[in-house]
Amino acid sequence: MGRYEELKQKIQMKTAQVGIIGLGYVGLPLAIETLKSGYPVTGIDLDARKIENLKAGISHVQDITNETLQECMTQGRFLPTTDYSILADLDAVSICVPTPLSPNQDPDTSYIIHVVDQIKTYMRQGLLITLESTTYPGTTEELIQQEFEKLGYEAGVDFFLCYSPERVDPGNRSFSTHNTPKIIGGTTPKCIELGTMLYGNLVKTVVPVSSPKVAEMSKLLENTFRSVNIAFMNEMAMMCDKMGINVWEVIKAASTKPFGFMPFYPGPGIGGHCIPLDPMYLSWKAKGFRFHSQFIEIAQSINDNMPDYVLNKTGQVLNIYAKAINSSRILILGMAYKPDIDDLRESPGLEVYELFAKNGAKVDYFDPYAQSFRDKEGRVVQSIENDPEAFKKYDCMVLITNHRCFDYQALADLGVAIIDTRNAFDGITNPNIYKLGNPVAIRQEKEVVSMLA
Ligand code: SAJ
Repeated sequence: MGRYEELKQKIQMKTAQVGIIGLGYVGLPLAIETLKSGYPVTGIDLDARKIENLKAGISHVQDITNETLQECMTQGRFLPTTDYSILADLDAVSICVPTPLSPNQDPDTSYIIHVVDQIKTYMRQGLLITLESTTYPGTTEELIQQEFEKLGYEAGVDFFLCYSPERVDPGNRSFSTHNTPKIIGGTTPKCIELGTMLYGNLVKTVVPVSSPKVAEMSKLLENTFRSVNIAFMNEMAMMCDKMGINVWEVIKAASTKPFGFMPFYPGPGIGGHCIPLDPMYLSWKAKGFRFHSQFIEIAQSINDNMPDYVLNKTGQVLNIYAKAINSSRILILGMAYKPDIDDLRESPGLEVYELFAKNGAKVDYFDPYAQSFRDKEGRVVQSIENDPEAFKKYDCMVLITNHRCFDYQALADLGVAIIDTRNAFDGITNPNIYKLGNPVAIRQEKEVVSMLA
């Protein structure tokens, strides 16, 4: 029996030994789905502490509960390990490692390269390798297929190679790894067939495409689409501010169009591990073909400028109360990059914090999810406690992340000037609320004086 037939049978019989390399917010949910579908799973991660916690039934991923993990551990079919040599016993591996940006905004594929080196060292012929990490078109071919061909392995014969972009949305209560359609592209028809067969047992819907490049590009299209549209809404917010129009009302009205429109919203900038980074992978690769994506560059410029816009808007509002940013006490409400999660990666709130501090404000933050972070000097900054009486002492509050747990009416009733960058105070008419993209209502002198009294 050839390698293809042997692996096909193991996948069909669910006796294939499946490995997940990288047990973060993508890899751990994928490992759990793989276990639930009946395969024995080896989870490989560099972080020994994570592995020890997993063995003890402690999850480090928000969307995987300790109970779910403990259930998997008791079944004895999940083996978390730091030992790559186990690859020699595996029939299939999915690579779910980070693909960050380097300091000069170029792709950092070092995590992928490290894993590929480990697989080259320990792999058994006939292995099905699926890369899931978000990356530029050509990565699977250049960093994996060509590397194994140098060793004399032929894709589709001696090993099988696919790319299947992760579509995990941390905190999303509607869409999980299981019910989010999964695109998968293989290097050869047999690769596509085996990859589709395995993933077809893990997730509800598999979407086979003709090559890894198509799959790699589809993921970057998805996220660049978001970055560009968010940037457009940020530009609309600045335009509406100049024109004295309420951009939030404009978007709400435009959203009543049942076709041909999709709402995005202005904000203080974009954060997270995907949207700020993925378009940079695409524009970097395109430049190698002497193609400069103007949309990606302009979107990045607009989105990156939003923290400065928030600084400017805050200065305008403090000015109404005859105050300046310098020496004012400013409280940032919400620091996570999006609501109801604790993830601070690339959060625009971090940049807003630095800008306020650099301009002489005494700045604090309150976020019930994200308890602390290190500022640019490396100092640990802790969230303050949820103490409305303490909030009253600030000259203004800046709502950066619209967590659902905030009591917006109670915050508005504190009477402190609030710069709302998310329209979180929608429907609340307190005069001390100032919205991003809304004209700053210069209030009558007497009214401001009464507010200050
Ligand atoms: N943002 C805006 N305005 C918007 C939407 C988002 O300012 O209209 C900001 C958010 O506040 C955040 C950043 O952009 O700071 C990114 O937000 P996001 O909603 O895109 O959330 P992410 O970064 O978690 O993106 C993930 C992506 N998932 C994957 O890459 C697998 C993305 O493809 C999903 O569409 C997105 O989740 C989602 O739908 O929530």
